[in-house]
Amino acid sequence: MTQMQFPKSFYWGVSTSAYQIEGASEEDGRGASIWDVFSHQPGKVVGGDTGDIACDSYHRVEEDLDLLDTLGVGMYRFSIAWPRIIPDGSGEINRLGLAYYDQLVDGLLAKGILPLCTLYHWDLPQSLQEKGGWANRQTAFAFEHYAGIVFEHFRGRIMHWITINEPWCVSFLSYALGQHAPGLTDLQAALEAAHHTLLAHGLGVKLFRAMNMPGQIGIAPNTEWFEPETDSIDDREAALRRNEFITDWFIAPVLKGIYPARVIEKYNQGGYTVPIKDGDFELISLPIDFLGINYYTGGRVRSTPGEGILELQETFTPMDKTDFHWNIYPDGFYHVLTDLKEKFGNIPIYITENGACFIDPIVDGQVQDKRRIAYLESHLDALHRSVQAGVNVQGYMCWSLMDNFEWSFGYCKPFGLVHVDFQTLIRTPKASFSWYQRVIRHHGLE
Ligand code: GCO
Repeated sequence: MTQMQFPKSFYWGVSTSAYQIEGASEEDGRGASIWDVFSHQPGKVVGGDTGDIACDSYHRVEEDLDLLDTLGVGMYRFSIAWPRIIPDGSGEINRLGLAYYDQLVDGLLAKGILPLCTLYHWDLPQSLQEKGGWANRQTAFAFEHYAGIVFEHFRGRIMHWITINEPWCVSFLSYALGQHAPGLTDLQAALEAAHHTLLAHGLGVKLFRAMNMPGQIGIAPNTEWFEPETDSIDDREAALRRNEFITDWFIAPVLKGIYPARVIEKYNQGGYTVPIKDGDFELISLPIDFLGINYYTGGRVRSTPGEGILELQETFTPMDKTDFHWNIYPDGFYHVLTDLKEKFGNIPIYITENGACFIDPIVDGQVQDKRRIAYLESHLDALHRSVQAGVNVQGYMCWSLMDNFEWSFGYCKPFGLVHVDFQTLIRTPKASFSWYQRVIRHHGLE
């Protein structure tokens, strides 16, 4: 790999989320979330795993802060668990929940690490799910209330905020494909959930400005990149639809105040509608300070009339895969970023997630995760090319600091720079941890 230098002002960091690492699911007044309920249902998570204990970060804050310090990151992306702060979603505030994040945030600041806080990373209070969850418009207003409490409490301490993580997963994966909590298979409900997560985002931004909060706010949508299988017009259209289905569906409303035409047309043809009310787009498209980009994979598609609502099929792509069976496609990362710039202008971008699942054994206290290092190098190379092409990238957060609860795959799909033994909870930095230390120290690859 050739030398590559990022600007000295570039932020290097790592990402985690509350339910995936904290554990302590019933402690200090935390309410139940949809993931507690879902993961305890037989058959929903591989191996019957749950986040009850996870990495036990709730009790190991100091140890995890030391790992971040040793790694040398300038920024740490984590999420706040809504049911720790408001156990029933919209009622009483739980001070002990706030105290946990005080310890984390103050610990980060004491070490000179900037907190990048996600308000919602999928752990909806279960009591809100019982009223329809994200398919209920009121959930967006409950989110606004929760956001206001957290903003005020951390005013001036947290300067970088993300409203919603991966709204595509919150809605389509969870309400139409049934793979994540609450596990529904109802496309109309998914379209409603998708719209309401965007509405929640807009209400959060509006409140942030109204409260004169210092700092910056954005959203972190999923992105993927798909190429057409052939050069035919139909395949090219299918690839555009595939990209709009995941990526543009959430970015176009925020940055342009519209849903992508090709995909909404297919939904409408299928008899599905988006519950847009007057004024929604004004809220959803309020100016944000940065866009968070989560990128892992992509592939190829061909047009397949009659196949599902979108009339396309993903095709076999002879690319190397991670141990999650996702294509390793660094050029897709470059395309996502340059395409965004072309379509939506040069908004500041933080890469809020990028990383890979590889299963490597721990041998004599070491994990030689060479394939993870190769994945990360190739993606940093693509990122660097996009910066050279003028994309306004401000920082890069690797997913993830440590192996953790990988949602419906439980603990069998590790993404960490640090190995976690889920029996003993012992943390062991992998070879990729030392590699990333050097990247951070040298602002890139030497
Ligand atoms: C995501 C999730 C992470 C996952 C990671 C790997 O935002 O998809 O934020 O929680 O663990 O993406 O699948």
